[in-house]
Amino acid sequence: MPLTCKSLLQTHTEAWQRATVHPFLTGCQQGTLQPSQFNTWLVQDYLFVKDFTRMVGRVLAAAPDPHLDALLAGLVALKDELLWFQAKATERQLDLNTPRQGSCERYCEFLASLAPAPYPVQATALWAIEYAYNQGWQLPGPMPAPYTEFADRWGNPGFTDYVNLLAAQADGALATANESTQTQAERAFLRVAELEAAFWQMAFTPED
Ligand code: HMH
Repeated sequence: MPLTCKSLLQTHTEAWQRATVHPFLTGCQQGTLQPSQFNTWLVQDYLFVKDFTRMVGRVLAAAPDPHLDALLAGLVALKDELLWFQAKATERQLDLNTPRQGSCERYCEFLASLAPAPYPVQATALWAIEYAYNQGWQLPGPMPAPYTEFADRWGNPGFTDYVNLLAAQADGALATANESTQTQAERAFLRVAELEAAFWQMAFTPED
């Protein structure tokens, strides 16, 4: 049986829960998060998304022809997202020229480390990274202002369709992958889960 995105979620429910359910997100939903905590996440996520965009560029370079369209759409969305992060930072008077915190740095190092990985591994990691935010921002339920637009960005139906397409592409690539590649894909999935949990936590421990 080849590995699939669904089987990864079924095998690793607890790791995935830690990646997608966090006091940061419930704090947004309940209005109890400190603005400074939110701002820490906002700046660090902008730094992450810049490197993530470069990773998606590398996934595109490794992808088979039928996968190009979805990945190009993803890159177009990221172009808009980077400008949107800049606008949000300006509104909040945040300095984007800030060093990466440890958890952001480690996540960016992981993204870079995927460069030589076989395409099925890269496709699985890309799906997991996008699905983490798609689920994380949706699970708490409707978010009040000023967080509504943040929840919508990753929770909207168009983004959900995109994530489903990424899962189908990862599954397609995994279907013919050898065992060693499947093992690498599973490790990448677990590493994404771990790095996502640490990324939320960073807002509460600014030194990390
Ligand atoms: C940490 N993971 C993190 N930031 C993001 N913006 C995404 C995933 C989704 O794109």
